Amino acid sequence: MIPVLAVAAAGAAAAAVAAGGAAAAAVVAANGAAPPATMRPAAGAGARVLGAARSPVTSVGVAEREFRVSLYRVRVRPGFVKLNVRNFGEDTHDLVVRGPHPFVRERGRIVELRAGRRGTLRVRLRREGRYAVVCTLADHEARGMRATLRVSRSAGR
Ligand SMILES: [Cu+2]
Repeated sequence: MIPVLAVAAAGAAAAAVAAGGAAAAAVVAANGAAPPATMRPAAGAGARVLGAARSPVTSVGVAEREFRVSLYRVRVRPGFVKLNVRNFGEDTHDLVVRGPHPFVRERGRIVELRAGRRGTLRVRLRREGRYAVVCTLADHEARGMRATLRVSRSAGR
């Protein structure tokens, strides 16, 4: 068993080198464990390999009401984020994710969520930074329906 593992590890390392990937990614693939922060490649192909290897989607609960947007989790790792939204208010609300700062680019939108309804919004937030989660109906954002979701590699789970 041990010789087989050693061969597999060497193979993974060779493949990573051949592909021009990061050596740290090969180490992680060989032992199958989460790496310490210092071993994680900062970006590029190695980072994508690691992202695929661990849970690729982070779920975040979102509650909307007049006039607040509440996030059950305010920091996530870069990658796919699934927003489970519920409208606890009496009015209709939408939900838009923009960013990262300065929030110009729209990442996803739930067009309309009537009172009591639930909705799901899947977005891919690859870049670290602050993203705005807002309701864009009428003057709701100005009245407080805005929250900040931080995307960080060091975010806790
Ligand atoms: Cu609203």
